[in-house]
Amino acid sequence: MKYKLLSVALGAAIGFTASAATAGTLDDVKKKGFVQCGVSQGLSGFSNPDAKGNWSGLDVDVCRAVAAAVFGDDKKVKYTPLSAKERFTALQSGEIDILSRNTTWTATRDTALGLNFAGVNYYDGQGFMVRKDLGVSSALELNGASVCTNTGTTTELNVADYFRENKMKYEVIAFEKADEVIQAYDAGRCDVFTTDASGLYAQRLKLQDASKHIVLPEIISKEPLGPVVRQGDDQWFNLVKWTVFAMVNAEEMGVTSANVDSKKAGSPADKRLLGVEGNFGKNLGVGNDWAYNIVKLVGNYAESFNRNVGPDTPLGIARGVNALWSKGGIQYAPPIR
Ligand SMILES: N[C@@H](CCC(=O)N[C@@H](CS)C(=O)NCC(=O)O)C(=O)O
Repeated sequence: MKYKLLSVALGAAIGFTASAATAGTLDDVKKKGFVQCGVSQGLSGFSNPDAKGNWSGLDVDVCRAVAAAVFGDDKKVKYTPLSAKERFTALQSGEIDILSRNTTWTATRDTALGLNFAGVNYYDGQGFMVRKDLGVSSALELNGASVCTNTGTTTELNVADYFRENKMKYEVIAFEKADEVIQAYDAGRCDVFTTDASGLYAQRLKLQDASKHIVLPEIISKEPLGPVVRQGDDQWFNLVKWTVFAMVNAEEMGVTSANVDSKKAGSPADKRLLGVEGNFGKNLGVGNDWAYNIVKLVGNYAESFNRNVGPDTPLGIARGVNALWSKGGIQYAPPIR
């Protein structure tokens, strides 16, 4: 660990983007006994602490699932709340093992930042919210608007593109913390609140009177959100990647936290997923019951989606594009064989 930090410090000192790209995260994690997971500073449904400091959400479930795969215990996770601006440095420096925090997979982040995206646990896109009394029904009517947003996000970049492309003027008011953004918008300091649509669903819960606001119909970008690891550690990358795939495969196969025990005697594919046949866990550096533990302790992708952000939660998000490929969406996982 000391070496990693030193190499990052040296890298920063001589002016290149250093990555603490050392192999062995899985061994480090096993040794220390927990997964250090970078999350948001509180985004309902995705990564949010309760009054007792217990974290939950769709992104938190990825951390729990990785811990379930490694330790057979989804509680062996420690959480580091990070702003958008801080998140990549925390991962590069080795302060966290995984970043699982509504983070968009982009070319720059996946290459120049020395990071690897391990999958997509939520396909999203950027939207706009305005006060109804602004009298606007399309984002194309926002010429001259002031726009509240977060620093260090794709959101900022997309706004710049969108307004330029449509020859509209705008003024950005950016904050580091998500709550500062929503509070400023709610206080009337800007006309528009823009972020990923998931963030609009989550943050509208914090408005004094949500019925006074509308979400405009335009979705102006692609925001594939997923967990991120450092480059240079294929073993850890594989584990996080296949953890996400296991949850999607379990949904597709109808394997749930409720029936996972009986499914051990199910189809050949069920047996492979649940470690009754094959060495799929061993090949990842963990026990063959890795996916059994994920599904038993965290659930399949549908269970996680519905529990955290689905129609019966305060966010009330439909599966939409996040439905399985076999049900009209684009969630698709390669097979375990
Ligand atoms: N997906 C975008 C935006 C992510 C982002 O950080 N959005 C803000 C606004 S919703 C946020 O989640 N903030 C939560 C926080 O800072 O705790 C990205 O990766 O750049």
